[in-house]
Amino acid sequence: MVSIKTTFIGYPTVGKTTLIALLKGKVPDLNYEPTMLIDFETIQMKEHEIKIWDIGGQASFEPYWDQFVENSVLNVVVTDSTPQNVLKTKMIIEKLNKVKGSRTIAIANKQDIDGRLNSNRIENILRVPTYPMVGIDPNNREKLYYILIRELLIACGTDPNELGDI
Ligand SMILES: Nc1nc2c(ncn2[C@@H]2O[C@H](COP(=O)(O)OP(=O)(O)OP(=O)(O)O)[C@@H](O)[C@H]2O)c(=O)[nH]1
Ligand SMILES: [Mg+2]
Repeated sequence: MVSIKTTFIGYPTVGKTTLIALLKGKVPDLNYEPTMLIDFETIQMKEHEIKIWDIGGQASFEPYWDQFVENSVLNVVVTDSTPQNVLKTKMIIEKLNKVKGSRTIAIANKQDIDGRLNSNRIENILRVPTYPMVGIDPNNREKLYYILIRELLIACGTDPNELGDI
């Protein structure tokens, strides 16, 4: 079995834990429970195990982020799509861009809230592939799953057109 490390990283309340719960097919939790330091989840994909690191976003955990992203194949950076959060999130992406050997994408979450930027604008700011999302909508599970698988294939140097085999 091959284990592939993926991190979900971003500031507090942007929806990282919600998105991981969505991937696992769980009912979305509308109450905010901060992730204390880090949590782990796994997803099976054929002979591969995707090991997801759910990194706590609070300021007190930020000193550990560099360590947590070590040896990650894919970094999923989550923003809540507000202009203020997108600009802050760009700093995370700039740091991750300096880490060799991993791929970084962004999820423009909370596309249901007033004052959100659309994902094209966010992509122009963050300059990494950016996908719009509403993490509390269970109908988005498959969409998020395919984003993850496609991006993992790219990160591993495999042609994403092989998606048909999954
Ligand atoms: N309106 C809306 N709320 C969302 C969405 N995704 C998540 N939330 C809510 O946002 C809150 C925070 O979500 P979490 O997933 O716990 O946030 P987090 O990024 O894991 O936060 P930390 O663990 O502190 O880093 C919860 O109340 C969720 O229900 C979304 O797409 N739209
Ligand atoms: Mg969390």
